[in-house]
Amino acid sequence: MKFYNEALVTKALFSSLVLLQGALVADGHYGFPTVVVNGIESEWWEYVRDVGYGPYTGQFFPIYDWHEEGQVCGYNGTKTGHGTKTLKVEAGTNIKFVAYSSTYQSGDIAPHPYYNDSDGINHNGPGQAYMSLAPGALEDYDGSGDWFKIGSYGSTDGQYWDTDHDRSGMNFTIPKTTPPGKYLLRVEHFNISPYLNGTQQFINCAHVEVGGPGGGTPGPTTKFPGAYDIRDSAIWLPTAMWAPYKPTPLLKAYKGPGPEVWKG
Ligand SMILES: *[C@@H]1O[C@H](CO)[C@@H](O)[C@H](O)[C@H]1NC(C)=O
Ligand SMILES: *[C@@H]1O[C@H](CO)[C@@H](O)[C@H](O)[C@H]1NC(C)=O
Ligand SMILES: *[C@@H]1O[C@H](CO)[C@@H](O)[C@H](O)[C@H]1NC(C)=O
Ligand SMILES: *[C@@H]1O[C@H](CO)[C@@H](O)[C@H](O)[C@H]1NC(C)=O
Ligand SMILES: [Cu+2]
Repeated sequence: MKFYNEALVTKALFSSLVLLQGALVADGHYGFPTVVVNGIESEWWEYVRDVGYGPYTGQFFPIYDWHEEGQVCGYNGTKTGHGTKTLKVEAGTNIKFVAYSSTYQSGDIAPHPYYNDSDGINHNGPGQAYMSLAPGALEDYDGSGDWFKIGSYGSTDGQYWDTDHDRSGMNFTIPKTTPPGKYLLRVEHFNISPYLNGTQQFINCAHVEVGGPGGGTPGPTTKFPGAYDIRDSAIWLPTAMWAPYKPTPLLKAYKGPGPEVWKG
């Protein structure tokens, strides 16, 4: 079975719930190597920082630790800025991160067109996006500064996660009054677990140069790694079951971890 490669999960979570969850999804892991703006999709790793393998063998393997460097921009993502172009966008622009999947294969995932049958956000859970202004050259920026949140996907209907309805990715609008400058734009999606420290994190960062009038003061801010308390129920959902989720009031009230969304 596929899960046997998800060592850290199966280690602690060898249960029928995990097996049931696996039966609901096509493939295990995913990343966000491209962005779409105004209907045009980038190349893989054109505006998104390329990522490595961390302690695992493959590029889309999840991050399990809530305090490691990979939590900033994915494995090696604090260091791969020099291979990444910067996308120019006006404040107010909508940017979609497209989710591509891998099985549990090792190595780099070969760039390919979006396959509706196998690509997409292949696990169930919430997602968010953050931005952080580069203090100097964006290519050199390691993401150690302040991050503000620009969007959050939870469960609008209290039954399913919003990303269960459209697995092709997540889109976010850069707030209209965002101060002009060069930013890391960070996306995260969780394969949320009912077990403490069992959640998988899928994280990538794009390079964007924001134009426009500015005028806003982004906040509140947080830092990565380490933005989330491991006991925050928003990252392990202790009492929820798998889809359709119960109890639904809990899921409907779900609020992503970290600071409030800054609306600009
Ligand atoms: C990631 O970074 C480490 C340490 O700098 C390096 O050894 C490794 O080759 C890099 N690449 C991948 C694919 O992990
Ligand atoms: C959570 O899991 C990660 C990965 O197995 C481990 O490195 C970390 O120490 C764990 N944290 C806690 C608080 O158990
Ligand atoms: C893509 O796949 C999803 C899930 O299997 C399906 O609901 C949807 O209709 C498909 N869309 C297209 C354009 O084939
Ligand atoms: C953003 O995603 C939502 C939810 O999937 C979708 O309804 C909306 O059409 C998307 N907007 C854009 C501009 O892609
Ligand atoms: Cu997975």
